[in-house]
Amino acid sequence: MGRTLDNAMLNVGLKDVARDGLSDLGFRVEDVINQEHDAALGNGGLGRLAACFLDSMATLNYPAWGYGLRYRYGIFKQEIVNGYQVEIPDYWLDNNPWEFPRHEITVDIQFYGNVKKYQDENGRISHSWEDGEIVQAVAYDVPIPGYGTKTTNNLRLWSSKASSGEFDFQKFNAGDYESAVADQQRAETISAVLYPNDNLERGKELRLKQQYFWCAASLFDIVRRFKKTKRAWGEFPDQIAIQLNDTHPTLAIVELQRILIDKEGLEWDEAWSIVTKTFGYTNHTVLPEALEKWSVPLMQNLLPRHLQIIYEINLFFLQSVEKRFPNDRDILSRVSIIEESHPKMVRMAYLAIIGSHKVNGVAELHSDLLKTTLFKDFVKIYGPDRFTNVTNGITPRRWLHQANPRLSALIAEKLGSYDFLKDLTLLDKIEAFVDDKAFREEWAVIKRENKLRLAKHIKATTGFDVNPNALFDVQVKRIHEYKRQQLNIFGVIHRYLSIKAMSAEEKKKVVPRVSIFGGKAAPGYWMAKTIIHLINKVADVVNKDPEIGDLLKVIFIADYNVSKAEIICPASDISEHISTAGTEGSGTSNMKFVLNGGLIIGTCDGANIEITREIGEQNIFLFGNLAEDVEDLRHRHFYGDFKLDPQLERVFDAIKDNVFGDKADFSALISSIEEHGDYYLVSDDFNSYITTHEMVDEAFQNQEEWLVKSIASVARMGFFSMDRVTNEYADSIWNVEPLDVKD
Ligand code: Z57
Repeated sequence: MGRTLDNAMLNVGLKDVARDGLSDLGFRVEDVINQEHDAALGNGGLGRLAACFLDSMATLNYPAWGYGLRYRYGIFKQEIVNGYQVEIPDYWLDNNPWEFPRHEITVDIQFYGNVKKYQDENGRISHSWEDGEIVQAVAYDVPIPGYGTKTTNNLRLWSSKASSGEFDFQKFNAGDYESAVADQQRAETISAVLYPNDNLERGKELRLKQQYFWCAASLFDIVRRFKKTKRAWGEFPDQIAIQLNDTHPTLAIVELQRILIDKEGLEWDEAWSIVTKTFGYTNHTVLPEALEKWSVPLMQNLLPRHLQIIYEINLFFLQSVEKRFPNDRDILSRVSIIEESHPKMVRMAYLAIIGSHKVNGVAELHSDLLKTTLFKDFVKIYGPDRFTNVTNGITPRRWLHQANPRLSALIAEKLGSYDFLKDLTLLDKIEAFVDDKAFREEWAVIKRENKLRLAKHIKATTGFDVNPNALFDVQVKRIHEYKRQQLNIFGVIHRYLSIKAMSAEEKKKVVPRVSIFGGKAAPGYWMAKTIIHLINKVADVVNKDPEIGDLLKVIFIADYNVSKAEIICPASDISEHISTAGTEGSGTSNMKFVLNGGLIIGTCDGANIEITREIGEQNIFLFGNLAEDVEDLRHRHFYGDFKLDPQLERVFDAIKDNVFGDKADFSALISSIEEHGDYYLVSDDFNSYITTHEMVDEAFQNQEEWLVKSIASVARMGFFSMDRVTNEYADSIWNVEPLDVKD
């Protein structure tokens, strides 16, 4: 979520009041804002997208709730020590004024135990999940104010606590103090810490516990509220829509089915029809290592009744598939929820598809890839209508108005109001001013001030001076091989070596650059950590090289998070969105940078493609191989039909000459490309990448043209408002309309 204060003041329209009041007390509102700790309850784009949803749903007056876990420790704080990432626990709950504990709202959550089968006088069979251990979920509510509306929605976060049942007291009274305390600690462990992987699943039991704890508490809450209305169960899907943000809450499907059949006594078919009408599933990635699979033995032990229900869902599903495709023997094993491996695994994405009425991807290319690759069989089974696309967006309140107040004010001055913050398509009216020299100058001044602000931050945190007139080239996002920060840093090394080889005369023509990196590596992701190490080593060498001076600086900004993004996005000239084609679901920082007047260099991947369509190809620097060619290229690498790009070879030679410290530190990075198939196609795209960067340099030298591109791009970004996204989900998936809210 990032910080709340500034956003809340802007949304409820009290920032000026607060500024005046604080000033009377001798404080500056900015200083107060900067005291707040980020709420860092997610890893990357997935969590921040949910935060944008909340802002947008409240702003548009949708009656919506968010559900999540109240982690005691959010994503770790990153420090860089001798060029290496060091992780520090992020304890953020001291003095958090934004949560309201609801100690009276608790739900008992069960784990382990076993299933008993009963038969009544009429021969009717029922199941009951018994024994096991109980953990309590306690609700903490976080208000989500909409912008320019009276609506404030609720984000309910669950905290785990030992249940104060008789059991514990018995232990306690029997003098078993130690084990009573241990029980308590085990219970509290469930919401203790966020797993710090983005786009990677590791199948740990505690993670499954977190997922079930979250789903069971949230569903109990939803069902309790529905039951108060005394409506018939058949009306449940008319009253309630539940959107699964990736597969992490897929157990909610199983839990609702369990409640309906085991607790409420509905027949299987009636219950299942309610379930599938209620859920929608959003897929955010095609990366195989990110797709959740839970081991059957693990689930059998932790959630025995749920596993039974999953088998039952699978049985009915496979029976229907068999009926439809009697001559296709392989399809059953391909689409089965259970993978017949050792151990057997539950494929959560398949369960999510089967239990939902709509499945969507997050950008056009991504949604197309889902239909033609990952979920191909399911398109055959359910038809194409179950699968759809809703391209991601961002909230303009935080990502324009809050992060870049001066640009927002300039736009408001030209358009006559701040209405564009509620209807971002109104931005198109600023295109009429591109030829207005004074306007362009004001636009340039704002970018410069934003760059100065970032330069100050860089000086304060790294000690390096950067020239605000240089081209600021930014790549900030989670560190991952598929996002290819290695391509970027190899490109930087190429630039460094090229400048070193220049005559004094040639150097005069070089466009000064600051290459800025930021992002966290998952603590166990060794290759990602190696990339961070290389970036920092290159920075050490380049920034101190007297032959280079201001022509090139390399900066790694430690601890990239939402509040840093709010400083960085408005300060970029060009940002990098350079994933191997077909690997990035959407990307959302690409939108944040363009909305703040930065240009981008990117591959034909994720939402870059639709950004190009909206802003025009003359306003974006695209490069690299296309998604459709990736498979073939990988194949060629595999069969040795591959020649390392010669410019990249020169970069590798420098690394191997220990120019950036001990070459052994980076050997894995090089061998993954030279010897192990270059899975992310760094070498294949290298030439295209560096020549495109030469075009960036050239374009930057014509500042007037650059400004035209910048202004035209911002003017055409209306499509990427989160409000468009929310309305699309509301219309095509949730079937819900906004409520009238009286001012
Ligand atoms: C995550 O941050 C995303 C997808 C995942 O499956 C997981 Br796990 C974490 C990201 C995608 O990588 C981005 O491309 C996308 O923009 C974002 O989710 C929001 O859809």
